[in-house]
Amino acid sequence: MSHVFPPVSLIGVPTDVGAGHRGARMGPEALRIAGLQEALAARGVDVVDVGNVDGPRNPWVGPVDGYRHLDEVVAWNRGLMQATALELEKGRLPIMLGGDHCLAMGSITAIARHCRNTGKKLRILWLDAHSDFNTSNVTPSGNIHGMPVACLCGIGPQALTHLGGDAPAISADMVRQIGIRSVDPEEKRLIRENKVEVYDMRYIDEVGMKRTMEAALAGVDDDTHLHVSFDVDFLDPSIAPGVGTTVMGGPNYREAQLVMEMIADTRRMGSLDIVELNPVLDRRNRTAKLAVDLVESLFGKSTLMRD
Ligand code: HAR
Ligand code: MN
Ligand code: MN
Ligand code: MN
Repeated sequence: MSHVFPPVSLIGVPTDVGAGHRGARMGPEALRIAGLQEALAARGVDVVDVGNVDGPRNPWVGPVDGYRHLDEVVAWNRGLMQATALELEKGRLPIMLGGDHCLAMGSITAIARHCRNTGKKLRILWLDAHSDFNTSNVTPSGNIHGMPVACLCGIGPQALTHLGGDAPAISADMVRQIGIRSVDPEEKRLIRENKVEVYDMRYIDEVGMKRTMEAALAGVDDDTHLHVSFDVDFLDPSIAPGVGTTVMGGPNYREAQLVMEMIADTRRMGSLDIVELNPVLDRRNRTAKLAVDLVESLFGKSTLMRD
């Protein structure tokens, strides 16, 4: 008998105000058209699509004081934080359909508070080519999607570090980063200073994905809420071209499936971000379809006979 998953709510977050390319605002529709809701329903999951969070348009102007579109990023994240909290309070598992990765500040701020209120331990798996630990002083771009982990850990502008009232929303020891292969020089220093646990591609090459995931999931138990922040640029660009910031040398199809299957095996996933999908850069929606395929594995669909 396969595991019964909690009821799921899909929350669209159609924005690219945090990114350096426009188009991720179309990600939620691409995921819907790729059949995300139908695929989960076919697995027996109770899934509703609550529609899109609303927010300001993308002004498409340059950075001010090291931040591009800060007011707009704050507004989108306030809206998403509320929408996420509402679904968690109903006992549902929210899936954020991004949208660029700045949205993880809103989702994770709400999730961290939910964990404090319910006495759960939070573990965040950050699947990404990038560490997203920049600050306004060291960012090469001003793009806030390169900063959400730092902001969540209390390093960043007050408006983002205090989204939920208190700062920091999380501590760095809750985070495990997997698939990392592009970190800016000063960002690297910050990652070390804050002791973020990073399983970069060199580590994965040397020890393999199975042992990497065992390490990243070590200590997860019945009292853990597992949040998966899945930046689609985690995947090798040869299988996932539809993202704004491709970096060569990412996990291949089977490695990515194994990641998702091992997360499913824990039965502790309580929330999920799917971010950075950019349909403008995709080919025939293949990256969106791949994302749906991988999410099915997060919900227990195994290619092997293990159900
Ligand atoms: N590190 C670079 C910067 O901060 C690129 C960040 C790209 N970010 C994402 N999210 N796609 O992971 O500008
Ligand atoms: Mn809960
Ligand atoms: Mn990212
Ligand atoms: Mn990335």
